[in-house]
Amino acid sequence: MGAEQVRDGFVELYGAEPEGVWSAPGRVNLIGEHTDYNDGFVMPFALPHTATAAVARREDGVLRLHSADVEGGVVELRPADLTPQTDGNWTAYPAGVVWALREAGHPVAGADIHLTSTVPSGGGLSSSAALEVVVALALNDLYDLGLQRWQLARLCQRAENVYVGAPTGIMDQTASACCEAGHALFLDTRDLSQKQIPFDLAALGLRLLVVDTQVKHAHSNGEYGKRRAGCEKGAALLGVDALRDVPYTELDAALARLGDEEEVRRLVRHVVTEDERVERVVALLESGDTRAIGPVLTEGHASLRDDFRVSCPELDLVVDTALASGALGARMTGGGFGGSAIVLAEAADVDTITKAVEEAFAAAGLTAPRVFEAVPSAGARRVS
Ligand code: GAF
Repeated sequence: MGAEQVRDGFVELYGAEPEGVWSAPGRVNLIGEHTDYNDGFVMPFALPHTATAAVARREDGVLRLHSADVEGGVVELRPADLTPQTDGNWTAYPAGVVWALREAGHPVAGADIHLTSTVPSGGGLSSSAALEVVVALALNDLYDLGLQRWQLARLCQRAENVYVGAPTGIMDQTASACCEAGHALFLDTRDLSQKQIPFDLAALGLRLLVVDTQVKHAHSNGEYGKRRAGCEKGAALLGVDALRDVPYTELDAALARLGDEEEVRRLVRHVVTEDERVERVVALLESGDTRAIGPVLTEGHASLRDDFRVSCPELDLVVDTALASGALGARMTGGGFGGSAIVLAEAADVDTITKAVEEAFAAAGLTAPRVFEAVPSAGARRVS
């Protein structure tokens, strides 16, 4: 849905023009999974799929929310009464942002918001972060709050952690707020320092496919939190602030010190090797050796499957089938337990790989996956 349609939808609902229309994208993470809550490295890029919101301020202490994608009418709330973890619906994301802004002392009195999203929900492509960031950016502009992109990302993370109640890291919100078209974002999640890495696959005759397995994931269901707690336990046992502080060159010694903590050892091994993989991918891209990142992506998948244990049979099927059909590399992307995988391939092999994955799903009696090409796109912006 384009900006004009969202604007028209707002006028129809609220009987007045919005003050503007904003959009914020979903993301794919190229490499660096489950590293963000360990103060480590990530490398996402923005998808062309976005959440789009038409917004107008209200000064009367009322927040009205409406989504074109969800059954039901306008939801009316009072910003002053918002209370964390009392809302299990989609409205918790935009309301959580209003809550986080107000809690940080920003004078957001109220708003009328009408939104829609093309980011597949539950696909591991950051549909929630897109919703949060589009609302944060709109309110930042309209209330002239002067917050920078990374500050908006932090507030959106707080909305998700505290208001929604999902213990996620900072990657998705930063990706949605800060990515640039034609680039992947090399992000140090400890201090949020960033580097835009040119990532124009089409110019090299390459493609990156997203395969949404249609297996729905949910981060608040406990498994994500368990991995996070396990990583924190590992850091505590090793006497470091975060697993980011365990040098790759000292990994074996660190693992030996974990004694019979087998599960913690697997988590630590994933996080420390994954940070090293991000740095390797950055070095390869910067030296122009883009095809060579394929095997590094595949190594990352094996680590998430065997050590971190967040893959699932459908994601493994995508990866195995794509590799057997000529892909340069493949891995699950995002939190896991379902959602999407990415496949790096020569442009000429895309049809063969897509067909092979579709046939493998059909042969296994699974719901057909949704396959599309991911083009690194722009981050959040005002569109009208
Ligand atoms: C989810 C979370 F929201 C991110 O913060 C990150 O931890 C990711 O899973 C795993 O890398 O998308």
